[in-house]
Amino acid sequence: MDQLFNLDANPHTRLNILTGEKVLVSPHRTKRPWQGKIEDVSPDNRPKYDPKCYLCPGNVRADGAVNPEYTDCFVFQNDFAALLEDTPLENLNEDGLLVANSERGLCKVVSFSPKHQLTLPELENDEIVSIIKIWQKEFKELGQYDWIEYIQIFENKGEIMGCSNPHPHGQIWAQSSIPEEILKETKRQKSYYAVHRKSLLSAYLEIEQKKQERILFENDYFVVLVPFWAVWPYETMIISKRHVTGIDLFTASEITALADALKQLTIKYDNLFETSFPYSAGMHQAPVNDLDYPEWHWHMHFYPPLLRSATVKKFMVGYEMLANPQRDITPEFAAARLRDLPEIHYKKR
Ligand code: H2U
Ligand code: ZN
Repeated sequence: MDQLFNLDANPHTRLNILTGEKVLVSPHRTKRPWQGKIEDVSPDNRPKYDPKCYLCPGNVRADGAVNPEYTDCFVFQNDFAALLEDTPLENLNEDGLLVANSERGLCKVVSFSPKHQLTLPELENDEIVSIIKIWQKEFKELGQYDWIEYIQIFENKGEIMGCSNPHPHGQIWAQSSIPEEILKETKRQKSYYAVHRKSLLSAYLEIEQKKQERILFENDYFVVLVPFWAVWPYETMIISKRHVTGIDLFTASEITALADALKQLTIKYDNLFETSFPYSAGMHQAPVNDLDYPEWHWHMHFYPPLLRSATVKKFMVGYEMLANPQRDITPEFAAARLRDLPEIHYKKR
């Protein structure tokens, strides 16, 4: 038997350098037969305007508010916000056994475009630029509240991800404490920065650029790759080449380049299974109003659930719920597949 440890063939764990967590990779197992659940694909033939959609211009939302006849992006306070501004500040701690802390926050919904039928990959570059500028503006404005410590900008796309409406939109949740994923990533980035005086992701980008095994593409300001430690089959990250702590610091050139990266990545995703590709995606950046975070390096995560086709998704169950996330196809295989896909959206071919 070949005794050399081989990332393409032997079961192994990989370290997520941002969180300190591990993923189990089982590359020998990709031929496993599938007789499990097949998802329904939602039909992708939506009208440009849907009179029943709560995001379309001029329509009435669930709580009775009326959307303006907007022509670009449109932001509103979430009518069913998970976090509320006027929450009383109180903590509960009974012998360290029953512990609860009140959480204040603000939640917003961002409609990406008045056009009901389009999603990110089908929007024009300048329309995506407008979305990024809205994110930037919201980030700066929400950061002005002295009680807000973290601002999460994200998009939940597709019915399979529990997205409530196909109209292209994202959300922003701003809150009074730092959430778990951000605490983990802060800790890891801080300790790397303390030793190396360089951001963890700058060093990571250098090694990925040298190896060229997991990079899908790059432009002047951003690299798009499947991280070495990816858990979801086609998980990716967009990482800024410049070490900046947050979206507020992007220049006009960086905004254009980010729009380009977002469009290209989501086109590849749609092309993979020739379907409107579902995912949860969002950016991670430094907390606000608290301490200095020189170690923080802006990036975006894309977590798509699909595994094998538009209808077969990966389940995070069993061993994964009880012990550790696990994957079969390697991140290198996923990156090669995505890299080789056309740059033109399948609907336009
Ligand atoms: P998704 O991104 O997961 O689809 O969630 C959409 C949000 O839109 C959801 O948080 C809000 C819901 O509370 N919403 C409104 O604010 N007003 C409405 O009229 C319907 C939905
Ligand atoms: Zn709509």
